[in-house]
Amino acid sequence: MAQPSPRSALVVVDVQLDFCPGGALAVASGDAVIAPINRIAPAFGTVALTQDWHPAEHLSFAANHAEREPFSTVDMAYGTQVLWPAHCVQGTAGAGFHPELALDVADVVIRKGTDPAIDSYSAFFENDRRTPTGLGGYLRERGVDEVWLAGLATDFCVAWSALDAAKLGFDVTLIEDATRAIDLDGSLGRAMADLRAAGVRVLASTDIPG
Ligand code: VGL
Ligand code: ZN
Repeated sequence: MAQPSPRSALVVVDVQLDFCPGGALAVASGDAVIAPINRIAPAFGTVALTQDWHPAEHLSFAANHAEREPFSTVDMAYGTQVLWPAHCVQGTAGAGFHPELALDVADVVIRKGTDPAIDSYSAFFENDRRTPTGLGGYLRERGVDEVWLAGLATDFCVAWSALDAAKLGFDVTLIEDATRAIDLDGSLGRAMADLRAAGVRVLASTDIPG
């Protein structure tokens, strides 16, 4: 068993309709993360949700580049960017949280990806790896020292969040069965190797008392 301490935070990444089956950037079985998240969330001192929240003209959308297909890449000022199908556009149904996600236990919602010129996978920093979302300061001020991660997608927003949390000095745990991956050209295997190299602990939600 693994018991989150009172100084723990569960960061629930992007459990939004567009990342669930039927959504604009659907992750296979993305909605399977909801039941484990709902069961374990009350065990954490703080619960933070992230919400991918893009303007329609966001430059991570393939449609906003001339003759570019979704899932190809472009070079942006801050590095290589995957071009995605338009997703999680501000105010649309697809940007909403999945209706079965238990929202009542959430202390804070962090919206990310709002600047049209830069993507934001991580809950902590935009993709320049420098511009903070404010979540790190919020957790620090509340005395949090453990960050536990769940949500979508394992190999993008969840992995980048976990790596940044480790960089910020939090003790980091990935709850593997409470995540699902996009797995683009081996991205899941690379992400898991990066997480382990960064000292992120990986366990199952069944290891956590509800
Ligand atoms: C995500 C791609 C684009 C994610 C968000 O939540 O993992 N992936 N925007
Ligand atoms: Zn996005």
